[in-house]
Amino acid sequence: MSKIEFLNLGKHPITNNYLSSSTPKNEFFYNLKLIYHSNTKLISLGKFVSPKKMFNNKYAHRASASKTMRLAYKKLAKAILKKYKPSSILEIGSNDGCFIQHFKKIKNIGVEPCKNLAEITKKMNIKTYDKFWTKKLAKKIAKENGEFDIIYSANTISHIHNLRETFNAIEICLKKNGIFILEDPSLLETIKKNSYDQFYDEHSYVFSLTALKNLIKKNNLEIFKVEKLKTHGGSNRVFFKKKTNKKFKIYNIFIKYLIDEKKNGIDKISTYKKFSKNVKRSKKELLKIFEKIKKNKEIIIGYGATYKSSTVLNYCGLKSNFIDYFLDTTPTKFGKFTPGSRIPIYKYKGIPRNVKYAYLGAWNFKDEIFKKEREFLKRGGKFITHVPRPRII
Ligand code: DWN
Repeated sequence: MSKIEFLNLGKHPITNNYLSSSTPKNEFFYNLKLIYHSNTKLISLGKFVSPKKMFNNKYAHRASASKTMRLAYKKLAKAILKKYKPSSILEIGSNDGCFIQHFKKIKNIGVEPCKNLAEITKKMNIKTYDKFWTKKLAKKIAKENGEFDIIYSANTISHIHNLRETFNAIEICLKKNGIFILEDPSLLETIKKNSYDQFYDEHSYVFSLTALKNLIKKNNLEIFKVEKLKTHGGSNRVFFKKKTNKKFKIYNIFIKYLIDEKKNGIDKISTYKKFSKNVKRSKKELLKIFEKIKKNKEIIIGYGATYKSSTVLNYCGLKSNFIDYFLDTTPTKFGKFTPGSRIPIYKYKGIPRNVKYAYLGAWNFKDEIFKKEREFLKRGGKFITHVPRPRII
């Protein structure tokens, strides 16, 4: 059998569908199941949601919303310019321009199917194609602009269903000696941290290096370097080159990381069966924490109405009986309600003094948040998290 289901997380909404009312009509739900592909070792959702339902002109997430990401992209842009001295760069999934804006002195082009986001980069004078990444689009871009020295894509390739077409399209737009850099959450870190909220409608896949290596076997592409990042709960930055390009050698560190994945059973179904048990245990333990606090009639707020947290809220059945409201810094989320769980989201203006507990929806920015919330912590405020295990901090 090549596809094995190992976890059923129940009914889930579209994570980008921040609601205008707590009693919406006909909210869309799908069944969130996780699948192990025994031939490629890829981990995917059981059933994909239509891209047009998820990526539209009401897309809420802004990459610039966190200081951590603003700084990370600035630092990376500087490093790319210094090391590779590119004359052209293409970003697939350019969001609000947080990364591509740093390349104004060279040819910089974005691809962004969410039209409201594409408008932002167009206004920054960055040529942006407001289309989904396909072979057809890649041919058009290459014809109109030539091929690129660098193609970069963070938190986007894992969102595209057809990976064969995706990699073929990258080959079309990449120069002979060009580099494709992908950044996506790491499957190994997801398993280690039991961060099952990395799985939701948009994340069709959570990649291991093992699976990526297997997926590109038939392409003229190979991985030559990998960097481990702390961002988004632990990500892999993966560098690809054309097989015909002998300019870059394959770094030993990539081979070491592959061995490490094997040691941690990334290629075995038993690893995912264990993960599934841990997720079920995590739900029980998290609910116990919420129930205990709510017995004492304390207010619990949510900190960061992330897409990720939608998986936790809907899987664990956390609604406004457990979380009174969310605070978030993203203007497009203010006055809305979380999808499925229908908890109000308010503009962040600091944590109110009557709040003692805050559930960390944005646990991936824990360091940034703890620094910002020193006062809250000083006055005895506590954070609740489910990563790597449910606990009060
Ligand atoms: O891959 C994806 C990632 C990169 O972005 C997308 N599929 C969708 C989105 O997922 P997410 O919502 O889980 O991403 P973040 O970046 O973890 O979202 C952080 C949220 O928390 C933002 O809405 C901003 C908010 N926030 C806040 O209110 N106060 C964040 C910080 C750091 C804060 O101090």
